[in-house]
Amino acid sequence: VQATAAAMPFNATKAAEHGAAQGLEPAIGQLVTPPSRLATGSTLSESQAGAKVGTQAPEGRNATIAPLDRVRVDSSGQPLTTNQGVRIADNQNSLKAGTRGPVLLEDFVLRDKITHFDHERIPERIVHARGSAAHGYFESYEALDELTMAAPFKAAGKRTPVFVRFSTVAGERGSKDTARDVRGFAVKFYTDEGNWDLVGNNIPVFFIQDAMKFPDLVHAVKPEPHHQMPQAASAHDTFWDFVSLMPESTHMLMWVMSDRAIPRSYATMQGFGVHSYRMVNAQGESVFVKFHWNPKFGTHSLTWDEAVKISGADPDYHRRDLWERIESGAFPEYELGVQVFTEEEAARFSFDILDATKIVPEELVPVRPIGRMVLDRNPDNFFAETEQVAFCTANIIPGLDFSNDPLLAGRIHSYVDTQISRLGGPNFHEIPINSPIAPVHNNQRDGMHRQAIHRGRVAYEPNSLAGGCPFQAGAAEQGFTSVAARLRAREDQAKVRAKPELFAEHYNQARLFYESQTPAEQAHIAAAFRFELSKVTVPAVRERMVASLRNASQELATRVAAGLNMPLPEPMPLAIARVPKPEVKRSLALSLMARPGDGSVAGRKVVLLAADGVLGEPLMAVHQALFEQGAVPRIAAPRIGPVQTADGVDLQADVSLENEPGFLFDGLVLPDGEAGVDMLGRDGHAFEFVRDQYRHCKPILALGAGEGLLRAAGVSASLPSGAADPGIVIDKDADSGVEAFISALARHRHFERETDPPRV
Ligand code: HDE
Repeated sequence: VQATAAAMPFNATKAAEHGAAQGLEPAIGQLVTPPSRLATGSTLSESQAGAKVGTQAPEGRNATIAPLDRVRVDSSGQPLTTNQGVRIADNQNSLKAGTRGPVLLEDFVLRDKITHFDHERIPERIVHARGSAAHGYFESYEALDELTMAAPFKAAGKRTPVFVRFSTVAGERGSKDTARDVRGFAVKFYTDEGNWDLVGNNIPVFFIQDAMKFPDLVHAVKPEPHHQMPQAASAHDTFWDFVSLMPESTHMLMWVMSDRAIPRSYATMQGFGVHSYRMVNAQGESVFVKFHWNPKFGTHSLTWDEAVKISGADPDYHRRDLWERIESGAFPEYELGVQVFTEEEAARFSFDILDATKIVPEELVPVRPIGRMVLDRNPDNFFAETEQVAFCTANIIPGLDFSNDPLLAGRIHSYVDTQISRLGGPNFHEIPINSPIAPVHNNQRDGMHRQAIHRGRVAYEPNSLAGGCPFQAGAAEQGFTSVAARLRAREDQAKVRAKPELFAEHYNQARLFYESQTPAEQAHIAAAFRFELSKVTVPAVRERMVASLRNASQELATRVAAGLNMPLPEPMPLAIARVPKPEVKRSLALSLMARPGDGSVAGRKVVLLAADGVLGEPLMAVHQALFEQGAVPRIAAPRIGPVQTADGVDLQADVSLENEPGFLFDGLVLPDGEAGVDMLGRDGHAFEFVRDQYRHCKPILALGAGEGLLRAAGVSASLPSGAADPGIVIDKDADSGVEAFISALARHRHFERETDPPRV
């Protein structure tokens, strides 16, 4: 390898890029397409693709692979060099005047290394700093010509590559994944007509109606400025002070206090575009749309106690889950749906479709499925891709357009603006993960870190010296044209700082959300308000919040007040004189239980307890059955490594009781074998496994003697009602329980056992 490397120039593609070696030199005025997967064994691209992690998808299937190839670096078989390509002979010692003498200023090897290191960090995102991302593709179900001419929807089966970043909002870059928070759900479509970014959240509404309030909201929720606490949490005075003074946030608060704000995984949460957008067809006709992403694996969440514990044991819980699902082939998948409605229909709704604190209930406008998205490839490098990706609501393509939502307008400005400082100048669209697959030609020039080398002397338009190029595209060439939307009333044409009247209605949909939940979900919302407000130290803030909640739900307000040991305050006065009558009073689609998913257990993690003296055979049979169903079984014992089974079966513990606590798993299996069960019964960790699984309403399978561990941990196999707990499967003969356990696992949680306070 050394010999070959020495014979080759360091950057073997360099010549090809200039065209000298490959005859790729572009003629003046000709379109330049980036060389894809150069046949010339490149050192800049992977020389050993198979050895690299994160390439689950077959090469070439995802069209972003080839353009990124140009900048991939694989150092296998390569000598160490400085940034100037000079080979380094000693990477251990700085250059000194004698072994004990001073380090010399001329040591360019040391300075090259340290200087770069000193500048490795870039500012984190002002919000959504903590995130994880993956590559994949979007596939359209059908041609949507009647609705839109947007490139991804041009034909049935058409695939468009995507890069998706999920995030929390309030926490810093290194903060825990399982904070109670909104999750970002940002999708970049690399379409053949330019990049389209659908920058959404896992909750379909927002706290505020106007971008003017965004900095206030973010200042209120971030750690308090005097002592910089708490990290990644809304349970503190300034957040609740602000939202209790902003009744428009009540609907969003219902969602954020629900289990939606503690998803089990990125693969088991919905995504929403939030704002009303427009779809435009080739005739220039437009309709309003709301975008929905629905996960194939169903909507599943954590319980609060579980989320708190996970944040200590594995702050990377969601990042790890996303990575492992993709590496193992249990690809996260989401169906894209749109709610389509006309301007005339919108005018008749009891709410304003420009108000981002309102949904359009699915009973009013059904969701039409239009395609699916599969995430099948992990990034090669976190910084280059996940950290440097820049999403922007302004990135839309012909066939799509904005609505007049004032929150959206602020976003169209904000994203590029913040990225100019975060990514160090105006040329971040050239960073490989951000650059479109569609060719880019304009007269913008120069700026920090410019990569493109523009040819010729013309950088203006109109021009004759370059034959008028690059030229404006007419409708036939898919030039972007904004919808000539009409302003409705005459008074709308005056400049005002004001809101439409319906924006003053704050509670109808907060009530709709609460009343559409199952009893268990309602109990979780009440408990979340109780927890968060109990962390508020100023009693007046708690009172104001409960006073506001009374307008949404008398029942919820009463529960929260009782939970805070306070009398029920008077309801907050309403901002609207005549409250419009809502069209829908209950929407089953708003409950997480409405989407159990495909019924599979793919990607669910199950822990099988073991210790010396357990029976290996029944445990391995369960292991095998789980594995065949796509679940991820793990054997946990007091120590990692070999377990001495009573029946001589070879058993290896993947994890130990201390390094992967029980609450990290979706299900628990207790082993058979008296001696082994005895040993586990003397280990407090094993009881924690049983109690946490029980408290978090997860399924437990007890094989034979393993049932003793349930009793010893104080866990009952019957519900508070006296009926048998369907989430606890007792398999006395250790041979028949696995099927019942797998279907209990597919149900995810067994809330019928839940009590407040918990029994165990
Ligand atoms: Fe964002 N938001 N946002 N936001 N947002 C950012 O852009 C902003 C809002 C969302 O994975 C920032 O590059 C304003 C709603 C996601 O990189 C910033 C307003 C929704 C992400 C910004 C909103 C979102 C961001 C910070 C109110 C759901 C992460 C860094 C007018 C529909 C994208 C950056 C990623 C990130 C501004 C409200 C979603 C500061 C001004 C509503 C998923 O530009």
